[in-house]
Amino acid sequence: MPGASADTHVTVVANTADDWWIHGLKVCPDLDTVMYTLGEGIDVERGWGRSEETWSAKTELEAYGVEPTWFGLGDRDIATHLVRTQMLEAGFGLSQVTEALSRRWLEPLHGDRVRLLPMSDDRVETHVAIADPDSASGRRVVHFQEYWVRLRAEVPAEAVLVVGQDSSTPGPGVLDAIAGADLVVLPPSNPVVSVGTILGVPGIRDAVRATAAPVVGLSPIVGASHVHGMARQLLTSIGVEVSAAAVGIHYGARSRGGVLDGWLVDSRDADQLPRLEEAGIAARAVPLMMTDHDATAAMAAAAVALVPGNV
Ligand code: FO1
Ligand code: CA
Repeated sequence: MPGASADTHVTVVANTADDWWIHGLKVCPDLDTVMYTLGEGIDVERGWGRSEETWSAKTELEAYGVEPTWFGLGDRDIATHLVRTQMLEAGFGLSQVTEALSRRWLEPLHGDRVRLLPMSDDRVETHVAIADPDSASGRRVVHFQEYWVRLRAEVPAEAVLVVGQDSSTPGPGVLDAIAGADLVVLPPSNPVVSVGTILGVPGIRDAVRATAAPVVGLSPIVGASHVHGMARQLLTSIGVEVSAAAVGIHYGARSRGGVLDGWLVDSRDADQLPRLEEAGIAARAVPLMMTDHDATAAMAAAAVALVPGNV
């Protein structure tokens, strides 16, 4: 991992609310994106799926007229979903499946120093309510993938509904990892449908609030836009302004009932630091674009340096 010394142990808790069943297969985009990235099997350009991918199965499904055609599973990627689906159907939990898949992707490169955990083994799915003049209620609810991929998050999100979350429990190891960490990092991901859904699993937000480790977040908003685009509609749907400071303040200071001790914003958002300090959050402006490994390592180092702790 960039910036990690040989004896650093990293546990990644991944969002599973983007997951869905398609063509009879359980697909877990965020788990797979982390696994393929850290396992050096990701398509770097696309940011999801396998490198050197081919698309024969997708073309064949299209020839049968099978929907949805707007969501493509690559031939190499399909092997992951086949293994996962078979294991789930045999009765294994998602965390056990993830551990098995990680033996191929993470162990050879990182040994036991990198661990990937689903936020929950329970089925939790983000759905988005959008306006639909053709329906009696005036609205329609679509799965997050339909909102994100087919609609490209271009239509306003009236509400974000995380189905199954209230009755879900944290995955095995998640609460212990947070309680035992030397540093907890909230990544520069979507505050509504990635970090928000993880913190929303009953027990996880409280564990972050209670850990002895410093909790530092990195802003996903740089300037007036989201680094990965498309967050505007989702932030607006929860009434949060699209700015680095507003997202930090949305998470809130731990000293005032929130989850953050520190918040990193991009250098070009340095003018927002006073707002964050006023909200009780230690803040600093540093370059926040993950352009390459060195830039990412510098961001990690800045996160470690931000808040005093026993790291
Ligand atoms: N994103 C797309 O824009 N189009 C796709 O066809 C697509 C397929 C896909 C298959 C497997 C997978 O793990 C991810 C995939 N993604 C695709 C990415 C994914 O939908 C989203 O980017 C994430 O869910 C958002 O984190
Ligand atoms: Ca995601």
